[in-house]
Amino acid sequence: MTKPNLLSGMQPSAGSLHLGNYLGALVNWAGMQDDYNAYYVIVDLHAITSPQKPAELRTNSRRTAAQYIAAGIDVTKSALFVQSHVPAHAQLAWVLNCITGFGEASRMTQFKDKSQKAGADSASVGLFTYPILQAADILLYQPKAVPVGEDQRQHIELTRDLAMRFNARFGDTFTIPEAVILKETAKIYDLQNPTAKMSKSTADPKGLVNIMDDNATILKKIKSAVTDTEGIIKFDREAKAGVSNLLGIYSAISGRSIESIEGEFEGAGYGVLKAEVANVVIAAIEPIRERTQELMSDQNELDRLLAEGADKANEVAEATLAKVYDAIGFLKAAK
Ligand code: ATP
Ligand code: LTN
Repeated sequence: MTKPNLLSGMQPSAGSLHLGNYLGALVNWAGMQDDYNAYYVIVDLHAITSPQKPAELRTNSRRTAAQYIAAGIDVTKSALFVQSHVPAHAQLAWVLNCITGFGEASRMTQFKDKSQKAGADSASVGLFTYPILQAADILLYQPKAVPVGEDQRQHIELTRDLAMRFNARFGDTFTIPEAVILKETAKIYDLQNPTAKMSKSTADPKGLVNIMDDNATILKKIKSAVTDTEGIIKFDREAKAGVSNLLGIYSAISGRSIESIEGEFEGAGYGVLKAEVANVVIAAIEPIRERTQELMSDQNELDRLLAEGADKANEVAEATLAKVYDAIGFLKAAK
C-alpha cells in the first residue's frame, strides 16, 4: 500500500530552534516519517515577510536544515528542502491569491497580531498574503496530514476552504488536507514567564533553551527558572505555572507520566527538580547540537542534501501545478 503524504514547515527566522520547537514539533515530525511520505520545508519565502539580513537568512536556512536532520529527520525517508528551491510555491500562491476574498484574508488572526506588532505602515503585503502562500505549500503535495501547533489551525482551515473552492470551480485537483494538532502537553512555556509559550521572538533570552546553547548555559537557564515559594512539586498549570512547566519538560523528554514524576520528587526541593530537568534536557540536546555543528562544518554536503530534497519536491510540485494551470485555462507552451 502506498503511504499517505504529509507536509509541514518551519521558518528559518532564528539561528537556533528552541526546546519548544523541538518537543512540540520536531520530535513528532521525526516519529511520523515511517507512516507517511513526508515533505518538510524550510520556508524562506515566508521568512522575508518580516525584514531579514541576507547573510543571516542564508546561515539560518542552513542551520535550520542541519537541526532538522540532527533531531531525526531522515533524508533517505523524507524530502527536506528549501521553499525558494521549488518555484511552484510562488506560482501556485499567485493562483490562490486570485480565488481568496480580501475580507477572508483580513480575518486571519496571525496577520492581525503580527501587523500590530510591526505597526500598520511597516507590515508588508507579503505578510498579508502569508497564509495563502502557506496554502500553496500544502496543496502542492496533496497531503492528507499537516502536523502543526494549535496556533496554525486557522491557516489550515483557510487552506481547506481554498482547496474545496478550487475543486468546485475547476474540477477535482487538490486533496483536502487535515490538520494534525499536536498535543497540549507538548507545549513548552517560557522559563522566566511560564504563562507565555517559549518563543523565538521573546525579548529575554533567559526564558528559552536553545538547541545550540552549550551545556553550562542550559544548566544556568534552568536553574534560574521562575517557580514559586510554596516548595511543593505538583502539577497545576494555573497556580504553579513554573513548576508545571518543568514537570512538563521532564515528562515530554522522558516519556514518563506527570504522576510518576511527581511521585519521584515528593518531598524534594525545587533545586533537586531543576538539576534533574537540566540533566535530561542536556542529555537530549547535546547530541543534537553536536550533530548540527558537524553538519554545518560541511556546507557542500548539506547543500547537496537540500538539492536532493528539492529534486524530490519539484517532481510532485510541478505535476500539481501543471494540473492547476490546465484546469484554469492557461495555454500550454508549445514544444
Ligand atoms: P515564534 O517564537 O517567532 O512565534 P515559534 O518559535 O513559534 O516562532 P514557529 O516557526 O512558528 O516557531 O513554529 C515551528 C513549530 O514549533 C510549530 O509547529 C509550532 O507549533 C511549534 N512550537 C513553537 N513554539 C512552541 C512551544 N513553546 N511549545 C511547543 N511547540 C512549539
Ligand atoms: N506558518 C507556519 C510555518 C509554515 C507551515 C507551512 C506549516 C509555512 N508553511 C505549511 C505547515 C505547513 C508557522 O509559523 N509555524
